[in-house]
Amino acid sequence: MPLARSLSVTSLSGLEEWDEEFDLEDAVLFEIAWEVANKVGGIYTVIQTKARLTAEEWGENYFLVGPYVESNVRTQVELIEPTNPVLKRTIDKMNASGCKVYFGRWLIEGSPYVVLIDVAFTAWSLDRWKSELWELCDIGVPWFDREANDAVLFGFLTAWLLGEQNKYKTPPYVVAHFHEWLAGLGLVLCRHRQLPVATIFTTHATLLGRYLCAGNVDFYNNLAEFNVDKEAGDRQIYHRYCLERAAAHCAHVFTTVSQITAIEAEHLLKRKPDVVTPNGLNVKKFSAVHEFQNLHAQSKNRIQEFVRGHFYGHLDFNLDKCLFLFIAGRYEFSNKGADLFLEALARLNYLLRVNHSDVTVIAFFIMPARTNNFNVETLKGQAVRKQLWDTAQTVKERFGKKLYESLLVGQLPDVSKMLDKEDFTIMKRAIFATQRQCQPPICTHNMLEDSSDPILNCVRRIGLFNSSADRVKIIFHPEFLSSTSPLLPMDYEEFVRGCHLGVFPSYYEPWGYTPAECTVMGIPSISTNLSGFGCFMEEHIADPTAYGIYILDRRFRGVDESCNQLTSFLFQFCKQSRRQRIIQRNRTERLSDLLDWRYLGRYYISARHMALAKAFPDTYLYEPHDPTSTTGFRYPRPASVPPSPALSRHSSPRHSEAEDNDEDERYDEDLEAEKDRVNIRQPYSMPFKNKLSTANGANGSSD
Ligand code: G6P
Ligand code: 1S3
Repeated sequence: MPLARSLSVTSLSGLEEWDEEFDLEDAVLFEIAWEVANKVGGIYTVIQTKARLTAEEWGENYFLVGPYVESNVRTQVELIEPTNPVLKRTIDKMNASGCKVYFGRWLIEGSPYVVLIDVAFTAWSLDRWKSELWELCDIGVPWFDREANDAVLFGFLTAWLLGEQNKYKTPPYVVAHFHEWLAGLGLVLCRHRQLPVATIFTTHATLLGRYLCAGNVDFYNNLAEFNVDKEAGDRQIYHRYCLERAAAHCAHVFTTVSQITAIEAEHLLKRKPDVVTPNGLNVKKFSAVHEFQNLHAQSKNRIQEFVRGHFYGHLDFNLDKCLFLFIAGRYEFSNKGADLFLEALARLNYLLRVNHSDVTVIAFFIMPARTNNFNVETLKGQAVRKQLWDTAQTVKERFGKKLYESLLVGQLPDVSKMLDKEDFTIMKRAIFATQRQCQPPICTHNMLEDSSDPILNCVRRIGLFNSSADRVKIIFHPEFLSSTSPLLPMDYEEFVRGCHLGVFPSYYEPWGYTPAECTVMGIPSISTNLSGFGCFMEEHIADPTAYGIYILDRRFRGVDESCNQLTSFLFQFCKQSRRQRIIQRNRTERLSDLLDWRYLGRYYISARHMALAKAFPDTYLYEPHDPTSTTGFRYPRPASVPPSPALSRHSSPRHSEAEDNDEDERYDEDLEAEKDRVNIRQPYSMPFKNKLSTANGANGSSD
């Protein structure tokens, strides 16, 4: 008899350890998504960051299934022979029948096995499968919808894989976890073919929700009122909507990433999710407690270098008093709240000006749009900066040589003769090169749709053109960051670390990885109570603002009021001293355990156990509970925040410069932090406890 494997999900911060007895020896897990080894958006992050924990739990019995994309495979996957004999037989059989299925190891943490299916290779079956789909459930997929066509191919191929695998019956218990509508058809087919597979469907957003929010609709107040079929039809996504809804209804277990999307799914997909599975991250721990602060300083220096070049000729502000704010993500102008952010920046600019603030804010917009490469003015800025640097080095060397020669003959140098005419000529030439007739550019690239671009049009309307008088400057980088960029050679993580505040005032955001990533790097952020992340943090932290988690109310306020609140958050942030920012970053980073998969992975585990128990009730038992609840402990207010700001040295915004620079005081805060860590060691009762049913003796755990 196989040994029962007991799971242990432990968080590093004292969040309660959770042991669960559940025998997985005889089970195998397939996790199926279009974003396996294929980065499109946030689902890639979910799967990639979770892989290590899931691989630890399932070992050799964990397989990710995704599409074969050659460019991705070349850089991310090591192709190997299938290790599992049953899977090898399955793949060989499919390949012998005209498919192209590959097996390999995805080169990420946890090195999970991947099964990659070349959907284009089987495109000859598309018409046949589409008509089968029509016969089966009256869903007609139009020829012009390429994504939906891929979804059909991927769905039939994954169902084929699972069906073939099941013929051999070893190991007997299969869990198939499908993510998002693009992978959902495989699930529908598994159920229709009555495969003995425990199925889970996770939606990371609803199609209709995303479309409705992008329009001019009061979405959250009308959730119950939408005529879903008509709305989907009006937007020409009825077939996609049907695929999504069918997957949600056919699944043994239906899950989504946040409470707010659970409500949305209940209304738009007409099924209440069984489990809410919040998204986690693979949190890196540094051996030195303040390493993340040092990394902030290093990355900030690199952003400052870029800014020196970008604003050449207009560097009339103090870079040491300059705050870097950013918004990043898929370019959905209003869904991601770029509209609100711009409006609030205009108001902030006014406030900083009338208050004669010496702070300058540079707001970066990192959202990919269609471009024709970097523009000349932006590249020139970096070239001019480099030239100034080279000139300074040349003069420094000449100066150093003269100084050296003077010392050699035992004389102190005559300072007035240290720089000669030639040095001055070189320097004057370099300074002349920094003259500029135009303002520093807003956009770093040549936009293909410049005149209709929503960010640029909004900037034109609010008139923030990077002029000297403006305290708020804007840089729009319409391409994801890369460490090989000639302009800003930093990858996203480095960039985030160097910024002061991430601003994500989304209207539609089922989870929102961007503020979560900020948190684990110790960078404060603004999110909203319409984002899964914002709601989750509100639920788990007594005073989120004290931890640098600003949550904007976009649910119960009008747009103008929300914009004022955002402006006020930004203005308060600008008034903080350096020391306050350091303390705030320490607190923010302390929340990272909460977002670690080592803690949040338990909801995925719960969903799998529930599915196994529903699909194989004779073998697995699942005790009823309310797994849609993600409530557990709450982080208390930081001990160092006194009830009234007037009593606080740390929290009140006014400090002298000397105090500002006294960075060592940040360690005081850490003593307080330790108290906080102890406080959160309160019992966290898992709402569920599963036990392998040994009643029929089939799979009991025994020695
Ligand atoms: C980190 C570094 C400090 C640096 C500070 C700057 O804490 O360890 O050496 O002074 O960042 O903070 P600021 O918020 O001004 O970028
Ligand atoms: C979705 O990606 P998005 O940016 O289109 O899935 C992500 C992962 O679950 C989620 O974080 C995000 O809110 C959704 O919107």
